[in-house]
Amino acid sequence: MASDRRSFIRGALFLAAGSILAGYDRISRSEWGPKVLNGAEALTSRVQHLLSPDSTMAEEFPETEVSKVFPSNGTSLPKCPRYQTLLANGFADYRLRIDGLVERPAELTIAELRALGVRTQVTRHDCVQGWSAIGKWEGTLLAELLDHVAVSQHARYAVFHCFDEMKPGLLYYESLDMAEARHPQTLLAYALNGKPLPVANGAPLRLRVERQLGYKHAKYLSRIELVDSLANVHGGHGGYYEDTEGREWYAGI
Ligand SMILES: Nc1nc2c(c(=O)[nH]1)N[C@H]1C(S)=C(S)[C@@H](COP(=O)(O)O)O[C@H]1N2
Ligand SMILES: [Mo]
Repeated sequence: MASDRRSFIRGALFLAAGSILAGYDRISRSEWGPKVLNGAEALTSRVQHLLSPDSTMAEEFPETEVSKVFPSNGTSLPKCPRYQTLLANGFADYRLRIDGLVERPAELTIAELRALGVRTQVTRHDCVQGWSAIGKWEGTLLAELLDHVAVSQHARYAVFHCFDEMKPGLLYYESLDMAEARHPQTLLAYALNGKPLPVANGAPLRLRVERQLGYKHAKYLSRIELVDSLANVHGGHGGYYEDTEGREWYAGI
């Protein structure tokens, strides 16, 4: 009896979620303003979290499934002098900065990140522009870094700042909530298919957030900033494509 009621409630929730998601689709294709999109987006994110609990894992593949070529999309070589100088020196001087709502802001080398723990995963990358590829990623769990710097309990989002300029003065950026940031497949990756991360794929360090679409996987990371709101991050929608093209912030696959 109780379990009947539970499955009925689950069914009803699923149907409600479906119509909300379908509604979101219509809204995002219509000419409604960003305000409507914002509300719908928050709802979509909440519903998706209900449907896919935070423990859901993205599919992992055997190494034999790795794609022969892993394409590059978006920026393939940041032009700014800061990046060019690091590249010229084989990234020996690279440090990832992590600050904002953390107790111990830090600047870490790739070796220091490695010392926090290394994880390997073979996953499929899906880009909204219509291609997919399977790659073997090696990196450090973002969760390990967050523990290392002691994130404040007021932090709600991790914002990823990149080296590459998309428009004059506007560098690529993305963000995750704390559940996604601490997910057991969310990596700061420094190797692809057994080799140091190629420049075209985000060297020396990029994000992997395997349950979401390609544009969430920020390449060329320079800094991670912990914040309590996305309102003051550029356009307020939490990412370059979210702000400039109205793409969804929670880009669940
Ligand atoms: N810094 C930065 N990160 C980025 C992009 C970008 O242009 N700059 N493009 C995004 C998009 S749309 C995709 S599909 C993936 C592409 O990753 P790849 O070049 O390794 O295939 O990176 C994402 N992260
Ligand atoms: Mo993409």
